[in-house]
Amino acid sequence: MDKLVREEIFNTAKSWILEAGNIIRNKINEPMEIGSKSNPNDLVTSVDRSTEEYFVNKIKSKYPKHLLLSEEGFGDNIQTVDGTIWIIDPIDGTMNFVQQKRNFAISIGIYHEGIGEIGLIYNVMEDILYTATRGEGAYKNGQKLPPLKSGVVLEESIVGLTHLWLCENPLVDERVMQELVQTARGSRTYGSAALEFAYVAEGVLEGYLTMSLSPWDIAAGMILVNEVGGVSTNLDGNVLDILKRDSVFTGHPEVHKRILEDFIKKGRK
Ligand code: 2AM
Ligand code: CA
Ligand code: CA
Ligand code: CA
Repeated sequence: MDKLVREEIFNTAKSWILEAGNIIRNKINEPMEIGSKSNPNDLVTSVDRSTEEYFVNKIKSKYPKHLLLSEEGFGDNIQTVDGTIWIIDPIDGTMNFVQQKRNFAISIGIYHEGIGEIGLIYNVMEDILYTATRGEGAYKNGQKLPPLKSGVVLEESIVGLTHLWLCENPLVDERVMQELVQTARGSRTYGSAALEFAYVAEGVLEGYLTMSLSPWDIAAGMILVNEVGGVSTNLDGNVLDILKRDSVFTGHPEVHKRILEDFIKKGRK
């Protein structure tokens, strides 16, 4: 993607994500419709839908040739990575949004011919915007994030994962996962994949492991993490396909390697 074109798209996307966040903040205490999708705890609200529609309308009028892949179904039916695709999660962390009114984000990853060019993750209630453009680094509210330090060990790391990893699960023996959280310095569950990716990029989490995520959960985050020297794979250490749902493991390169080799591989079902 041409640099000037990318810069224009970045500035536009940035103004839209800030505006969409402002709209959400202004109606955070108003009543909203809450429903569920795949199970009673998989929530969706009228705000998830209206935020997604906001982006669809903006993108289709300003960039009619661009495509959109988004969670709530207002986007395009995408089968290939051809062209420019906006991969959007209008609210990442809907359960937090509904029950905590905080700890959620808007996530936008912009891919051109399959390559991640622009990533934006907006922590709406804290008004913190993480951004990245390919090859130009990652930023938090305009301040450049330093590359991840080398020489980091698991024993001094904080790992993001849900407690369900410690219960019997289809992917990894729970005893191995228990050993992992006992070996790490600490573990955290934030409930927003996009924010957890941003925390890995910021260097405040050394890893984030999840059983199954969709393109919109990871599209922006992968670009951010990549820009500071972090890595993102599936649980088997394979490259992620940006159009597919998969297990996801992002983190500091050294800690990622250690967790894969000494833990996941041993307990993988
Ligand atoms: P969401 O809030 O946009 O649905 C919760 O731990 C994290 O996992 C959130 O980022 C959430 O995104 C994501 N997630 C992905 N698939 C999910 C599902 N089926 N149910 C609940 N959360 C899901
Ligand atoms: Ca959802
Ligand atoms: Ca999500
Ligand atoms: Ca969502």
